Amino acid sequence: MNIITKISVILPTINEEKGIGKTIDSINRDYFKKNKWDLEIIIVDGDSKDKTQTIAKSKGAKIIVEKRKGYGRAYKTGIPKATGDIIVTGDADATYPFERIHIYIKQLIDENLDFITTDRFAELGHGSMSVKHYFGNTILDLALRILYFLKINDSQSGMWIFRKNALNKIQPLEDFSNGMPFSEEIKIEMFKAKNIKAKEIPSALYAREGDVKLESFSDGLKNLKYLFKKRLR
Ligand SMILES: Nc1nc2c(ncn2[C@@H]2O[C@H](COP(=O)(O)OP(=O)(O)O)[C@@H](O)[C@H]2O)c(=O)[nH]1
Ligand SMILES: [Mg+2]
Repeated sequence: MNIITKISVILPTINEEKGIGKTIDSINRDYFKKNKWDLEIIIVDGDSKDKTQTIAKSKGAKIIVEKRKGYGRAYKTGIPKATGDIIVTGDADATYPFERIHIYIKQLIDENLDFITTDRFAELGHGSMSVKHYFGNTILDLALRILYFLKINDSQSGMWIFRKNALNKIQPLEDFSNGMPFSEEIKIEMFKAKNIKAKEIPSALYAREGDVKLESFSDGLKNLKYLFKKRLR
């Protein structure tokens, strides 16, 4: 018997009117119903000036407004408000395969895992990652290997599937980065914790809808510095 029934999907958003609808619509709600999984969708919105909030609301999502800047800040505010036993994350720009999350959730349950991160490099869609991004990712993945002895193919993937109670076994959420390093930091914390079963699984990345919100070069560099700083802490 499957005792876990509530899933929270959390999406950070800032002016994602082009991608938010497609992202939410791609979730296989029929599968959720069939399995009696409750679905809660939350957007943590950085006060978008476009139709992001209206579209999300029309598709049944809860809106949390977080005006403080940052990708990590959005998750730090949104995650504690999620009521599900299992949390699924990802960008709201239609790049992540939300149509597969039911498969990933089932794998988490069947294999009794606590944390799954998805490897986008397994299936890179046409135009989904620029050469610059690809190169930056490779450096960050290497830094993770050297500094933390962690073999993760895709340290920057933003799609994770995890049990909310795993958060009790790692550093407090408020200690995480407010920026882009949040993504690799949650992997470091989950993979390094002794009593957490974490796994990286093959996934996919599609080309983006709407404009990118992060500065790839300066954010990448900040990210690398953060990895060193955290290691020396
Ligand atoms: N709430 C909030 N969301 C953000 C912020 N910065 C980025 N996002 C969202 O976080 C996700 C990742 O940003 P994105 O531009 O796709 O970065 P990339 O995938 O690394 O190129 C997207 O869904 C953005 O809308 C922010 O400061 N606040
Ligand atoms: Mg993105």
